[in-house]
Amino acid sequence: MSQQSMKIEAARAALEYVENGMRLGIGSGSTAEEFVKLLAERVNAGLEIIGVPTSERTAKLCTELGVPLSSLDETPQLDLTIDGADELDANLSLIKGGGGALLREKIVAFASKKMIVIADGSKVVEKLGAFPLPIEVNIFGLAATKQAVEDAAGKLNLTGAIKIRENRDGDEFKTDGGHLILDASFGHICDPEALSNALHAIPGVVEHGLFIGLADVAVVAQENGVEIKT
Ligand code: ABF
Repeated sequence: MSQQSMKIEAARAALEYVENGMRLGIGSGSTAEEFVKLLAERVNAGLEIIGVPTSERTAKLCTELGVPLSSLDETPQLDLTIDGADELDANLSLIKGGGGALLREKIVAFASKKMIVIADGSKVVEKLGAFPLPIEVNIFGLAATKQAVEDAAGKLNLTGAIKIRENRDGDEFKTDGGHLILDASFGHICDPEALSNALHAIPGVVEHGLFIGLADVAVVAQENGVEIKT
């Protein structure tokens, strides 16, 4: 099975958790986009849900395909969020933000009673950190914030390049919220919670891509079928 087919199978299996009347957080990224396409088919066949998108890109796709949307201001409590991930471990701790939508993804997941992660098997890891950790930062004081991130990580024996994310044109990548992203290649993160706390203590850090204690279920598509992890 191709990676693309696995993404579709994970999305299809997650759709089983969606019930009529749900207020649904809708993730970002290519796996989440497969979910949106399948969700739209169900909506067009009569399923009634209201979605809250985690990015402008997801909002656009939902609108194009006829998935009704609300905002978190109009609908502050959600029943379920379904979203992708860059990495997930056995505790269902995640690295997210490779697509740059981590802040809205975390706000939406936090506002949800339940979060389901959808992924192909390549995202499952023993320890988080092979994927560079995205850290969303305010533009103001960028150099000082980058230095503070390096120092905080160093205290946890985490070293490695920290790069300011650029888009294809070589300009600084800006998130939907107008912030920048630092991609931190720390390697294996032995204590994600300690790193999370250390990063949250830095004023210029808006949010980071470690999602700890947010995911309730992972729907992972492997070559030989879909596995449900709780
Ligand atoms: C979002 O999309 C992100 O948090 C994560 O960075 C990315 C995963 O993308 P894909 O499904 O394309 O691998 O879920």
